[in-house]
Amino acid sequence: MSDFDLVIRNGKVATAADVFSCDLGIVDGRIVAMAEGIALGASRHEIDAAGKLVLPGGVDAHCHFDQPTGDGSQMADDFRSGTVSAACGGTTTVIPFACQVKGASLRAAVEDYHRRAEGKAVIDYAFHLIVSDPSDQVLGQELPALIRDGYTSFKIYMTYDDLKLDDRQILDVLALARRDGAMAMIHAENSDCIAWLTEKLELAGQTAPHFHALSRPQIAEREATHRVISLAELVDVPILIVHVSGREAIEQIRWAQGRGLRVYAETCPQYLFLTAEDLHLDGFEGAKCICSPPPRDAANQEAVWDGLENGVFQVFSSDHAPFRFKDPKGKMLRGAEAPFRHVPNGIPGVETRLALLFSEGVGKGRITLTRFVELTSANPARIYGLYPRKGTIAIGADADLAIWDPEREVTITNGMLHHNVDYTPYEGRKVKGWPETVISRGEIIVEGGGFAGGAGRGRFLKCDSPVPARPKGRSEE
Ligand code: DUC
Ligand code: ZN
Ligand code: ZN
Repeated sequence: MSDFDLVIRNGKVATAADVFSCDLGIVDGRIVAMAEGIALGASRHEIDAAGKLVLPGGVDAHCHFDQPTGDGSQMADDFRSGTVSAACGGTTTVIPFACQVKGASLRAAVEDYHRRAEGKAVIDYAFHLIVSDPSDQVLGQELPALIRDGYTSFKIYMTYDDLKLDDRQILDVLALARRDGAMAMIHAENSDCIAWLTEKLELAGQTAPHFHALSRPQIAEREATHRVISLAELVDVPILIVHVSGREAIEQIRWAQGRGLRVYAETCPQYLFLTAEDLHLDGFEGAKCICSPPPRDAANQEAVWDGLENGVFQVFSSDHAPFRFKDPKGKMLRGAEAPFRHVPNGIPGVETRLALLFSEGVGKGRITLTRFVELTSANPARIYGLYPRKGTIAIGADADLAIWDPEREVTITNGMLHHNVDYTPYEGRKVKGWPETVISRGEIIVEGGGFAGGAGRGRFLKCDSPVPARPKGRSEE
């Protein structure tokens, strides 16, 4: 009888802490041995990872699959295509959003979202909640019960009429996060500034896609970032600001961190690899890159790189929000000349997230390999209560692994990707480094550039109350 189900030999293992050479032994989907040389023949299945990196599978803590939208648009990826695409890019855990509709039950949104995921997801998944209506019922019963049930993070919006909360409501939900040990994620943009600017632009006939960026300037992001930091300080609760786009918001976050506040931050590939110029493409093409906050400019890209290197950011997510371009349910919902206000927000990127950051970050010497693992896998797992089951390579951890070829050169094209979107904003971009084999709970699910796993094999993950969500002075670790 074999000692192991699978042995991975000769690879260079990287975690958020160290890079070292060792073999890994896997039984029942978990890592049970890490040794300099596991005896030959000890396993039924072997992978020779010589010359390759063995990384914890990516944890993409911000992506949207099959999320109901309310405006007639439809996300292109359901849990099957979305998670296949994630897996093919080296990600083995995703955390999309169960979104409450204003006036409706949050629990019902979660139940609906489970129906969308079950039998379709091919990698493991947890849910964040989106709280759009903190009614007495939600604050008094539904949200505390959901947090106890393993949904220990929620997003709130400071913009979008159908989602946004006012300051008083934000204080209420932050106080609940503090009491019940949940991580609050914030979309920080000033709604009134955006509405005011949008109206002015529309009156002047300035409605082409690139005016989207002008309608959502950094001032609007900076103001909301500062405001929510102040609200969180008042309540004494950690928060995480999602999809931070550039210098102005970064300065607020740095300032807060310098004051000793537990303010965490996430950024995404679009703020490193796109600029507002990408919304300026001919005709309606710029709509492909409409997302919020919008991409900024080259100087802001550098500020985001600095923040990734110097520790302002803890998390690097895709914010995969997939809408097809040539599609009446996608970017062309209101036609091929629609004012930017009516274009669904979001860009795809769940499959390209890791390769882009690895190539330009690790490959160009901007961040270390351990920092790469921290930003893309370990920290999101820690911050959302999944660590050390996910996010690391350790005895007892799930055998979720990306065997990474650091030398492989790839030109990204939409044709090679596995999402259901008809474009990638990164078309033609060259990267060095790509996942060769991807393993989820000990099962090889990606091989030779294609998905090789079972249909619907992903499992729902209940999240622990995250240690980083503990208020100052209450931390026992
Ligand atoms: N916020 C997101 O988090 N994703 C897509 C669009 C948005 O505004
Ligand atoms: Zn958002
Ligand atoms: Zn998002």
